[in-house]
Order: sequence, then C-alpha cells, then structure tokens
Amino acid sequence: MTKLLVALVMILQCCFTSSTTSHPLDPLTPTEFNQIRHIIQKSHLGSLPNLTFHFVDVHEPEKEDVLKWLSSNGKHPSPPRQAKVVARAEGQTHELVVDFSTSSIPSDQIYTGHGFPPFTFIELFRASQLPLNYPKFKDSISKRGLNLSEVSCVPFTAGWFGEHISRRTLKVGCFYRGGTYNVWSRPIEGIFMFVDVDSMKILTYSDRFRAPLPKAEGTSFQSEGKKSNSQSGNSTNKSFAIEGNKVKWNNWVFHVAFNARAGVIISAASIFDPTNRKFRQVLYRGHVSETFVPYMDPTKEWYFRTFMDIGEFGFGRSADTLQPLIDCPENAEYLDGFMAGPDGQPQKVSRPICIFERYSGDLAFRHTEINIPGKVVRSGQPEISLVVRMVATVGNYDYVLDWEFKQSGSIKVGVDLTGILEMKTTPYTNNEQINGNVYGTLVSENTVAINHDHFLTYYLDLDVDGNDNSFVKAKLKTTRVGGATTSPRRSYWTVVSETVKSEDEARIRLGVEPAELLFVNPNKKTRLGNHVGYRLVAGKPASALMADDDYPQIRAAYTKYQVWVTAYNKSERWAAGFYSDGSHGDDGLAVWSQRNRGIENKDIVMWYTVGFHHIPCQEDFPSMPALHGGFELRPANFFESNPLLTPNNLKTPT
Ligand SMILES: *[C@@H]1O[C@H](CO)[C@@H](O)[C@H](O)[C@H]1NC(C)=O
Ligand SMILES: *[C@@H]1O[C@H](CO)[C@@H](O)[C@H](O)[C@H]1NC(C)=O
Ligand SMILES: *[C@@H]1O[C@H](CO)[C@@H](O)[C@H](O)[C@H]1NC(C)=O
Ligand SMILES: *[C@@H]1O[C@H](CO)[C@@H](O)[C@H](O)[C@H]1NC(C)=O
Ligand SMILES: *[C@@H]1O[C@H](CO)[C@@H](O)[C@H](O)[C@H]1NC(C)=O
Ligand SMILES: [Cu+2]
Repeated sequence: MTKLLVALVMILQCCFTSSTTSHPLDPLTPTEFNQIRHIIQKSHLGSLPNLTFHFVDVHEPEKEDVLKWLSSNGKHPSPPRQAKVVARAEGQTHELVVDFSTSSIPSDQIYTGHGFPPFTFIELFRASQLPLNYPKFKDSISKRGLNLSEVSCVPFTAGWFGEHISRRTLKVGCFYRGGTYNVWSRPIEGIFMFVDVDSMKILTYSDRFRAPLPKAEGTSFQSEGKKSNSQSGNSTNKSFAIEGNKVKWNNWVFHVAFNARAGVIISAASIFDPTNRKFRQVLYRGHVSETFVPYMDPTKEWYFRTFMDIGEFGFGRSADTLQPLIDCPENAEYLDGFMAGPDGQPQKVSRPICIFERYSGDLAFRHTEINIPGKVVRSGQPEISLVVRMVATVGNYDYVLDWEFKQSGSIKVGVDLTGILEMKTTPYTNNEQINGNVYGTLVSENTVAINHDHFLTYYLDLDVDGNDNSFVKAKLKTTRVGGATTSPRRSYWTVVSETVKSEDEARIRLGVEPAELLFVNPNKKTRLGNHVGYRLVAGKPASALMADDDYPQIRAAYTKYQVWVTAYNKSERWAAGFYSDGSHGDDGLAVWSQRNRGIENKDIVMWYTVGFHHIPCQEDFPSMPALHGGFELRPANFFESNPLLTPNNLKTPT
C-alpha cells in the first residue's frame, strides 16, 4: 500500500470508530489496534529496536463518565476513548496511554517496579524451540535413545524465590510424543533449561538424571467427538438479542467484552424491576482477575511451578475457538474477539465466547397446596437461564468459565477444570513400591500427577442499585432462651448484622463462623424498609496452605482469604498486581487492603477466590473429567417479592 492509501484508510477508519453508538466499555476494534500501532510508530518509540507489544486494551474510562453515559441512554457524551499499552524495548517496560481523538500519547512512563508484563506468543514459541537446536540438549536426547523430532518443549514461568531479578526468564522442560498426542503424559524428566527471554538464549542447561519414560499406550485423550443431542431449546426462536456487545435477555441487560488478559468481561449488568418498571444496577464489572496454580513438589525441576496464568499469559490469549455442540449447545450464538499481536497488529480469535439459553431441567420454583378443600393447587416454572461461556486452555489445563444469569436475579459464576494433569516421571509402576514422598498420585505406570491448587480470583465491582454500597456480615448467633420465659426451647439462632467499616475487617476466611455476606445499598430500602442487597452464596472454601513466608505465597498473599472488599480504584483490578511475572508481592490486593480505607456507604469492590486443592486420582488420567466450582450472587431484599411471579417480568422489557 502506498503511504497515501494508508492515510486514506486511516481517515476512513477513524470516522467509523468515532460512531456515537459504540459503548465506552467496548473492546478495541481491529481499526483501533491499527491506529494505536501507527500512533506509537510515529512517536519517539517507533525508532526503538524490537519494540514489542505485551498488552493493549481499552484504558479504563472514569466510571462516573460511563455511568452518566449509560443513564442518559448514550446521549451524554462518551468518555474520551483511550488505550493502555504496555510495550517493551531495549530491556525497558513502557506504559503508554494512547488517545484516539487527538492521535497522541498523553502518558508515557517507564515502569521500574518488580515484575514483568505477560509473555507474547512469539516469545513462548521461540523459547520452546531453543532446545531443539541446542547441542547439549540434542546430546541428552540421543543418549536417552530418543528421536529429536518426537520431542516437544514447553516454557514454564520461573516465579520468584527471593533472588534479585534483572531479566525476563523462562524455564523450559521437554516431553516425548513418540506415538501419542498427549504430550504431558511423557515428560523427559531430569532436563531443564533456563532461558533469557529478551536475548532468547539458554543461560543454564541441566541434565541431572534419567527416569524411565512412561509408555504411550493408554494416554490418548481424543474422544469419538460425541456431540450433544439437540436441546429442548429452539434455535430458530432466539429469545435474546445481541446488539454489538450488549446482550438483552428476559429481565437482564449487560455488556460482554473480550480481552487478551481477563478473557471475558461482564459489565453494566442491570435487571428489570417489574414493580417500578426500571432497570436497576447490579454489577458494574466482573471478570477473573488472577489465577494461581502452585504445585506441591519442592524438587529442582518442580519447585518453581507456581503459575499466575492471567498475568503471565492471559486468559484471553489462551482462549480457544469453541466447538459447536461440544463446548456450547445447539442454540448458542458466538462472538469473535480481537487482540494485539507482539507487533501491535490486530489478531482475530474466532468464536472464543458463546451465549446460550440453558434449559437445565431444574426448577425455578414450585409449590403444591393440599390444604384447600376439594382442590390440589400446583404451580411452578422450569429454570431457564442465560449463559455466557469462554474456555481458556493454558498449557495442559482447560478452564471453562461461565457467567449464568437467572430470571430470579441471581448471577451464577461457574468454572470447570478439565484438560490434562501436570505429570512427572517416576521409576514406580505400583503404589506399593513407593517409598518416600512422590508429591502426588501414581496415575499410570511410571507417572505421578503432582498435588497442586487452583485459585481463580474474581473481580466483582458490584453496584447494588447504585454506586454507594456497604458490606454487611449477617452473623448467625446461637442464643440461649432466657430464664424467665416459659418456652420449652433452650436455644435458637438469631441474626446480628454488622456493617464493615474498613478494609481490614473485610478479609474473610469462609467457614470459620456462620455468616451471610451481603453488599447492601444503605441509601435504598424496599417498601417494607429492608435495605436492598445482594448476597454472596459461596462455593466450597479452599484457602492457601503454604507457609506465609514461602515465596509463591508472598506473591499470592491474597489467596489466604476467600473474600476481600476494597474501596473502588480504577487502577486496582489485578489481584496479584499487573506485573505478576516475577512479582515480589509488593503490589496487588493484599497490599491495597493494607491501606485500610473506609468502605462504608462507598463505591466498593468484592474479590472472591474459587479454590481447589487438587489431589489427582487415576480417573483424571489421561484427561480429566470436568471438576466444577463457583459461587452465586443472589438478590436479598432487592425486589419487593419473587420476581418470577410478577407477570410483567415475563415479557422482555423495552
Ligand atoms: C532484536 O531481536 C533480535 C532477535 O531476538 C536480537 O537478535 C537482537 O539482539 C535484538 N536487538 C536489540 C537491540 O535488542
Ligand atoms: C524420528 O521421527 C520422525 C518423525 O516421527 C520420523 O520421520 C523418523 O523416521 C524418526 N527417526 C528415527 C531414527 O526413528
Ligand atoms: C422451533 O420453532 C419453530 C418456530 O416456532 C418451529 O417451526 C420448529 O419446528 C421448532 N424446532 C424445534 C426443533 O423444536
Ligand atoms: C418463538 O417466537 C415466536 C415469534 O416471536 C412466538 O410466536 C413463539 O411463541 C415463540 N416460541 C417459543 C417456543 O418461544
Ligand atoms: C489508586 O490505586 C493506585 C494503585 O494502587 C494508587 O497508586 C493510587 O494512589 C490509588 N488512588 C487513590 C485515590 O487511592
Ligand atoms: Cu488440578
């Protein structure tokens, strides 16, 4: 293309993107990714050698402006459209804000703190290829009698263990395919490489020992490709509407966005109130903020495996194209996603998100009344919900992330873990031979699957019927029946509600005492005088079991509690800090909460961690049946009565 043509295309593109119909939280478009790249290339950064884009996303607009825009139905001017870019050149990390309307870079800083931005796909790919041309590695492979063209190497993030970190590194380990696609089932144990990512060179090579390679037989994870039968849903009769990134279904309206880091982001979710015929706010933004997957094996080749997938790789970057009738049912609609490649060019991800109505076969509510003379009165309604789904395949693991909206006002957040375990070669072929600690379970001959945790921490900026909310612990206290009363009962429980004043009292370890946790709007009451609220229905709690002074735990200190509440701050979104690769735990949720800000009747954010302690078992091999976890946000005195029983609600409101 000639320069003139490029300029012309840019002018045309500029005018399409400035269309007033776009939502301020819409993800960046391919045109915008190109604009960003052009603006940066024209700046002083353009001349820096090997400028690499590690993160490009919408620069979070001021919430106040977005709320004004939303409440004016798009008539209020849209906040300035800007992008946040993290790029690297000459060993430095540049943080940039790019403004579209002025084609300028209003902010340009060099990040000097601990930790690094996410790796790019090219870096990971190049690191995985390094061993294949490395003479010492080739030698190790041939000494083991293996065929180099059957070897797959995989980069692992290196964590931080108290050392001074001056460069971005990866550790690379290798696996033997030799007759299977299940790469993870045949680790070539004993060999590890330490790679400098900026120079893309192997710094240290270690070949410490040999262990028998597990057999290829019985490791295939490929199914017959069974697809689901068609659902009771009727795909020719869609009951939800997708306009751009806005979804309307039944009594819900919300915005769905895709980005490279979080994957799927739900914003501005509001529910229609049949009593006052208005949409009321529930969730301003919700997404996975960080994941933490530490393996419980302290040996040389395993101790560092303490992954933070969101900050080190990105869930969106790991998002897979969904397979119709396997990943999503027949009645699903799909959305495409875009992100920037390492060169800043837009890359399309086909169908990473699906949206569908779920006919679970469950009940939404029912009752049978038999106390009416001569009659039996029955009522009920089947549960029909709307699901937004994404799958992130991060190396061996697959995370199925669901946001499920119910007509009752509940938002159920689900995560399914599936995929392939991380395995280690062992001389043992039977559990009875094992003497000493193998740090996991023998799942096949010569194969141990290592114990580990999964922690997925959700960012939940709830705005229950407005911006200013309070966090309430409704404690259930056993009370003795007083001496003077004539009741034959000796005890009962009662509710003692406590409004949490500051961040230090809002760190909750679930299961320690019986309590209901709520976000209430202290400025809004129901007709009957109860504060409107939403409560957290937590899943099975799992909190970190590593010692507080263990380095991975220092970096993921926020996993000690399942629930945190912090004051809203638009730059506090990533639980382990933005730069989680090589982080030192000096940024992130646990640090922000130390400020101990007041959280009563303020704009506040809930952080909830879905945790799993995973002791592998034989059924998890060769590929693991999905293991489900999650939580629910459920209205509590938000509506005047059961919203399912209000006839107006059953129609899609306009
Ligand atoms: C640019 O990248 C190439 C390939 O990774 C590398 O050989 C070269 O040294 C880099 N240049 C600079 C200035 O970092
Ligand atoms: C090594 O593997 C490649 C690819 O599977 C195959 O073509 C080749 O024949 C193998 N070489 C030996 C020596 O087995
Ligand atoms: C879906 O609905 C359409 C229109 O109501 C109907 O013609 C069609 O037979 C239905 N399909 C199924 C599979 O129920
Ligand atoms: C499908 O939609 C049509 C028209 O919008 C409506 O008449 C029909 O009742 C719907 N069917 C179902 C099963 O919802
Ligand atoms: C918002 O958060 C950032 C990052 O933690 C911090 O530097 C800044 O001071 C905070 N702003 C306010 C007003 O607390
Ligand atoms: Cu697991």
